[in-house]
Amino acid sequence: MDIPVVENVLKLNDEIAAENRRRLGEAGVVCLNLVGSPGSGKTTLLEKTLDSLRGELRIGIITGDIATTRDAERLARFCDHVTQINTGGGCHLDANQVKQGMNNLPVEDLDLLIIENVGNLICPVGFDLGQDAKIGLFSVPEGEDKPAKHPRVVLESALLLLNKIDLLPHVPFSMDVFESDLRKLRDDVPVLKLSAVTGEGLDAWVDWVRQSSTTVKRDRAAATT
Ligand SMILES: Nc1nc2c(ncn2[C@@H]2O[C@H](COP(=O)(O)OP(=O)(O)O)[C@@H](O)[C@H]2O)c(=O)[nH]1
Ligand SMILES: [Mg+2]
Ligand SMILES: [Zn+2]
Repeated sequence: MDIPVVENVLKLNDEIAAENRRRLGEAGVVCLNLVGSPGSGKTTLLEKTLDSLRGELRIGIITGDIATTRDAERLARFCDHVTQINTGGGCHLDANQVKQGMNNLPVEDLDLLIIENVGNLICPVGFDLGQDAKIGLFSVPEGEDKPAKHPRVVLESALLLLNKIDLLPHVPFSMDVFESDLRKLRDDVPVLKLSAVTGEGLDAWVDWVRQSSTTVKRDRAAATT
């Protein structure tokens, strides 16, 4: 029977994710899991984020890709602690891969770990990696229908981003449909619109990252008292 096997895989994943979460919590590291389509701008956004927070937060990056180390090479220009996971065809990161990635990073010396998941809006959402928050990234040229077509990203993210707003004058994209579809699913999730290329809206995102570091640590402290 297939179904129990799938359940066991997810159960094992969740156990390792819990271990990752415990290790990160003990080390005082906040962990964000960035999920978005291929080409939505995840690596570009992280390049800009690392550049903005350089010298302020000690950041480590785990970047997942099917093949190549190109994203890691791009990000290593802005950060000393980057590790690439090649999934060898796998379309998402799992907790065990993140655990291996963490073993290649000086976790105890970090404030923040950002995971760039494999470009895919489907199964990355279903695999807990031990993160404190998932961030769903959409982008203008993908079209306004993506929140409605990928509701789980909307339902499970602590923050949603709409990247490439510099392209709004150039591609058909109904902001009304994007926003109303999204709000039908969730009326409480913050949505930030930005362009990782022009830098518009980037400050609000960087502030959110700063803020979430503080909030997660405060919540953890409250949970242990
Ligand atoms: N116009 C525009 N292009 C962008 C933006 N962000 C990323 N890109 C471009 O989109 C392509 C894919 O970006 P990348 O960061 O590699 O996406 P990833 O596959 O999600 O990591 C690259 O050519 C980027 O230069 C943006 O805000 N505006
Ligand atoms: Mg990338
Ligand atoms: Zn997958």
